Amino acid sequence: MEIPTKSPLSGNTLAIVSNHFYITTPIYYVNDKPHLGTAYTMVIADAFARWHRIIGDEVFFLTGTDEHGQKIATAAAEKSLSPQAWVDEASRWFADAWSVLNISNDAFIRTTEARHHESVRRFMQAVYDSGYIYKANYEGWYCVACEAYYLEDELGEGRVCPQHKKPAEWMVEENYFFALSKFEEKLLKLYADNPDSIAPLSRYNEIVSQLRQGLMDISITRTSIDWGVKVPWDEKHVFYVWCDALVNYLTAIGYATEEDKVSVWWPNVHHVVGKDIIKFHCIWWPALCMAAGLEPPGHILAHGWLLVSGEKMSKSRLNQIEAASYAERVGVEALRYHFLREITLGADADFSEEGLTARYNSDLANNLGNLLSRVSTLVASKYSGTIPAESICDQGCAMKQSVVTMAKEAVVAWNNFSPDQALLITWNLIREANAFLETNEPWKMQPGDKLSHILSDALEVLQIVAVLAYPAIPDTAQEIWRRIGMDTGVETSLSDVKAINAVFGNGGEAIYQPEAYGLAGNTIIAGEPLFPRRK
Ligand code: ME8
Repeated sequence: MEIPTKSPLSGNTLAIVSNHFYITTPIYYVNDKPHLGTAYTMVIADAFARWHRIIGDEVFFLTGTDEHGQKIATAAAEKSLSPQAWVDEASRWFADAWSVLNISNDAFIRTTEARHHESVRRFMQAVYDSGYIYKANYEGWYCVACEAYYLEDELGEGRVCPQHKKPAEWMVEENYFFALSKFEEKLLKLYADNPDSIAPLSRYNEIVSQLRQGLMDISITRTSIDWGVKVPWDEKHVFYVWCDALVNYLTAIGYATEEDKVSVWWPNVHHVVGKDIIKFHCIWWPALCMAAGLEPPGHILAHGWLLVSGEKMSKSRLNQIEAASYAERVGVEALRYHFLREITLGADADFSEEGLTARYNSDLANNLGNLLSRVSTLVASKYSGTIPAESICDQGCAMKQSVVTMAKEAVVAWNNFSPDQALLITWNLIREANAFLETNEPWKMQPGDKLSHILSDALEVLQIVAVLAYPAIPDTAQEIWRRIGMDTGVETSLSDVKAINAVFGNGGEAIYQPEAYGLAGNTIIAGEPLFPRRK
């Protein structure tokens, strides 16, 4: 596979050739309100979607809800509601929570939509027609919360599910099976040829080692429930919820409705998932795609778990923190920033409000807040609020060199799906700019070449920071953009390659051409502190 050629910002080691960027999250079971764990997935995917929009890619960002299966039918019955009435209500909780978290998804799919039923039936019929599906009896231990069978030795004492700590049930069913075992070699070859297709490397290794241990065929239909998509060749059966759910990624790009659109987005997709569901995404899903005559998905990004005192936060435990009301209380931007800056993608992380507040105070209130307020105050007091034209840059200006280097490193980090690194570097840039002001003490200077030069440098840093921080804290980035007198949207202002080139530079020089920025002559807008300090 090839390195992309499109963007001067490249540095991307991934095999994404086109400038179409398709990113997905898991679709969530609607058995309870979204908690911070699911919000974490959403914020990661949102940041990447926003980054790719800002560098000019055409983005399709998909999320949604997984509304079939035993678990949902049981949740509805407990509330004395029909499954449909229940999912209509519960699905809205997710859409509403994501809007509170400022998630910029382009589409929200629900598996109960007619187009999705059509898509699953068509997809699975293709798998059936290619001879990979057969009928047999299935007996085994089944965890309803996982919607998955377990081997006896995978269960804990009392035959409890290792994930949900609830007893598994013995199930006997006549099922259709998918011949997953026939895909062992194909999948091993796929991953040998595409080592970047699963990130991080630890998950890649885990999947390869599972493949080497051998695959068993999987049961893909149920007769015990009817809340699902009917099997087209035998309508007594409904599809097992995972086969139904995975196909959402194709439904949303027109698999059953606008087939010519599918190849625009497929297979260059980025599936952001929690590490709990990589088997389904890295083994089942590519095998099913191949069996249906499609390319397997291009990239699976597995993040770790959000923990509370060392335990996974989850719907089936009492440790969950409801996402939307919590975000409203601690601040959406603070929460988004904390998730992305604090947690290395792939690692588990204990979530605590003390950690969030500490980051908020040091990074947002102090570093970023200080830089903006210092620069704004200086422009207001020394130049009556109008940004002065920049004088010619002296050779060897230390801050300018490091700005170029750091901005490029942050770009590479975003391109390489490393938000914590991108933000670490961006905040180093902010620290550097604050230190630069402290060293030069512009507040003691009179207007003139030196002062205008220093202020222009600091303003340029703010402008670059607005772009680099935008995926994490979009509203704040836009507010900085506005306060330095830009009347465009921070997101759209960079969406052509020429503009990106001008800001981040190819050789580094273009970064300081004032006309590329259009800052000189802008009026600085005064305002409240971006992030008041917290106790
Ligand atoms: O698995 N930390 O849905 P689900 C981090 N419907 N992420 C967490 C988390 C935690 N503590 N808890 C949940 C399903 N998540 C299926 C998916 S996709 C075709 C079908 C996130 O509601 C994480 O992304 O159980 C995990 O993979 C997902 O929620 C599981 O959500």
